[in-house]
Amino acid sequence: MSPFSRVSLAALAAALAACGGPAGEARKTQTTLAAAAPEGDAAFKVETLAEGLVNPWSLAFLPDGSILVTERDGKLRVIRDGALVETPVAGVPAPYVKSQGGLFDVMLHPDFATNRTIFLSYAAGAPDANATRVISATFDGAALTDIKTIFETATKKDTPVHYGGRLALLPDRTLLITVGDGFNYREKAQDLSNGLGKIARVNLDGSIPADNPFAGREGALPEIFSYGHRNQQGLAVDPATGTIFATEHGPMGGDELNIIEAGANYGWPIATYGLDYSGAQISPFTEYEGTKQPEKYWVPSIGPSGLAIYQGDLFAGWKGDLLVGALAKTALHRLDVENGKIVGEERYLEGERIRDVREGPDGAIYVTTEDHDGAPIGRVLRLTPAQ
Ligand SMILES: [Ca+2]
Repeated sequence: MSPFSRVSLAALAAALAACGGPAGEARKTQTTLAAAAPEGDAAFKVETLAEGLVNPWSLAFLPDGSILVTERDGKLRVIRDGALVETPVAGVPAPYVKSQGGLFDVMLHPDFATNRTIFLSYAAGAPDANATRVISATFDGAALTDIKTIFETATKKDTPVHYGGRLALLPDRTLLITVGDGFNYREKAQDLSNGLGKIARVNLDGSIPADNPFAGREGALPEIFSYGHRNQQGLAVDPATGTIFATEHGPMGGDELNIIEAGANYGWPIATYGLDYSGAQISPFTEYEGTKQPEKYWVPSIGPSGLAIYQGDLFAGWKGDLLVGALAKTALHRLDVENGKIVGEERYLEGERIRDVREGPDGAIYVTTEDHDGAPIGRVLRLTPAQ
């Protein structure tokens, strides 16, 4: 048995706590940080667009002004005319709902205005064999039809955690999909014949682009775009530059913001700034030849979730800045980016467990918030400048 394989249930519980479970340590640190940045929330006027949601995981903005919201327990909801439509969208396939598993991301097809196609990612399968899956479907305003599986992780796992599940569209109209390491299989993040711990790239019909970095390499999965990942919960592409950013949960410490490049190795678990939940060293290396360093890392962990690159004018001076939700150290982070470099970091909405952050077509910032224990108190908030 490799030193990386089976972990105890206690370690798994600790992992979940670090991802935002009801851990005493996270709560304590949160209090300290809240005291350190009392002025943050003054930047925002906060409107609640929807509440009573179960772990609202992601948002997508429709051309008619309504908003799609996923709930991790498997429902796709619509906010229309400023109110949550009571009946969930019909026809959503039932995900595998357990622990971190469930319905994840929602994204519109770039031609949605004419083809009404959306993409959903979710945990699919059974306790002993589940995987991250992506479907396309036609949305008529109330129901999904014409459902097609366009991606499923090549490797099944028997853990209900570390799915990745974020989607992002590249300028060439290919789709990036984050896939986590499944927690018990971290060494597989370095194995190109295995689907875990990767970012995959597929065409919108599910076929594999011929120019993927490992296409044609014997023993490698052709869908792999990058590897050496742990659990990437944020993914965004800068429309101005095409730069791909991803946030990734480290173990105890070592959460990362990475710039993703085709074929690159992001190091996990050879190189990490984090420790195992037992306090033991996972690797003696924080840097390792042939692996890419993060642009930024957080020790202790913040539990980075959804990621957006602000492009609007509503928040003066924020264009190009990165907005990072935080689950464990509950807050919204803004990374101030100047000339491609991170030059500062601010925290807002202290105490809110942020699952996703998006910029709306109106330039406002939209976040989803959730509880630690799956209670239906999740909300969708719209943030505009206080002045
Ligand atoms: Ca890394």
